[in-house]
Amino acid sequence: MKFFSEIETAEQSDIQKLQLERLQQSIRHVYENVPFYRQKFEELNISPEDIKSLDDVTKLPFTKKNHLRENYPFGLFAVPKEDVVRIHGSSGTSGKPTVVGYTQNDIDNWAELVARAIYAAGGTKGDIVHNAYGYGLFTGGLGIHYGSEKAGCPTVPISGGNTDRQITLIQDFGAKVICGTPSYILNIAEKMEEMGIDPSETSLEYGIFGAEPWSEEMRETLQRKLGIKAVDIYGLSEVMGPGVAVECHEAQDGLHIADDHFLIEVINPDTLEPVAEGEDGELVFTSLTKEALPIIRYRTGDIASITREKCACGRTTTKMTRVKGRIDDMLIIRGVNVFPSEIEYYLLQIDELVPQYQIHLTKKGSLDNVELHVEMSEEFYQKASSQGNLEEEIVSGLKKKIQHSMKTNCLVTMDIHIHQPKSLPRSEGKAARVVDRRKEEKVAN
Ligand code: DLL
Repeated sequence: MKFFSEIETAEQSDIQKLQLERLQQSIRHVYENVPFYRQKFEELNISPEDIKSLDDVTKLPFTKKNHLRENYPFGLFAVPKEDVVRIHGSSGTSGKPTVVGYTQNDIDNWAELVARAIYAAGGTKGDIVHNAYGYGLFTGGLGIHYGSEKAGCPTVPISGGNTDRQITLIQDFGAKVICGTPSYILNIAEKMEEMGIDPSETSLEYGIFGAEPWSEEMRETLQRKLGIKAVDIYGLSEVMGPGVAVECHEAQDGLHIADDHFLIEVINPDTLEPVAEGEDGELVFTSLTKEALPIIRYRTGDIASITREKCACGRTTTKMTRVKGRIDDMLIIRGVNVFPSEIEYYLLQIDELVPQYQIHLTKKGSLDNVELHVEMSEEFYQKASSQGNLEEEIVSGLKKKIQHSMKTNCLVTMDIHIHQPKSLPRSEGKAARVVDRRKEEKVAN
């Protein structure tokens, strides 16, 4: 079986009909059960009857992360606590976590979407799934877990960390599908190499990677090292978790959005107006089936574009490009806008480096300063250090090469710091690529 669900290949017009029915139902649900939304609707002088077409969604108010925080913990729940069977949350970096809840139907729908994702990635019933997403409040571990079981896959709930053990179990159990953040999976591959195991020789065939921005170059690196096909999976706890959208292994060209459960909009984050199809903007989702925490026009902060062209795999769903970055991750360095994933893209083209990096932002006087910390490959290190007193010159040549690439491609001059092999911190979940020290320094001054 190629598709997990028939709806994935349904006519767009049928999907839109279903979307409208579900949208109207969801709007009634929040209006009747969530005081926050009822008040917002009343302020805008709209009622559920005003939603007559999908385009009418633009009449509705936006929801933002701080609305969840302000209603901490359960203020936006639309069902009594007895009907909630699961709670997740995201800690963020400051303040209170955002809390999300699921009814049994919500969990079943979520599992269905993740099962679709496993099929889209190339997996099928009976394939062993090695799930290295973290289990806990984070939606990655349990979200993939239930979907993998629903797809009929023996599921290894290994979670993140304890990398040596992960490697032993991949080898002993013969997993075919591996799931985790791209940065952690790279960490596993590197560890295999260190142990003298060729990562491309394992039983793994497919990877389902997401939860953090990653580049096309990173995909190529992971595919080459592990001898697999890797697809991108997108999701966020406020909207559901992993499975909101996933790529197919056939095209590997954009992520299929689960249109029957979410209505997508792409807006200009400054004007809040819709942008044209194919144009980058902020992704905004309205849930169509969620019971415990229905969400209206959630501003994700994620930047991507969408297309409604039919995909080579046969799915008819709306597709989004990979997430370029988050609005708040966009670095504005001396007036130039750069996403960390663009820096990654160009860095990974430099053969002398491994795909590990950190971007440190500091202030030099009143100007923003970027330090790019990168790591040389073992081979380059060996070669350079065997050259005796030429070593310094060789490393400084590499520094110039990186600086030139960043200046030409990202239009920013960066201070390059080249580190020895295996010296930058490795991730076990979402990688911390950007360390912004600009504010701390302001406070300290
Ligand atoms: O990261 C859910 C998830 C788990 C997705 C496992 C995929 C796999 P949160 O912790 O709430 O949920 O973080 C959501 O992570 O708004 C994006 O900024 C980012 N993100 C998620 N998937 C991708 C992706 C999970 N494929 C936030 N590419 C989102 C880029 C991603 N960024």
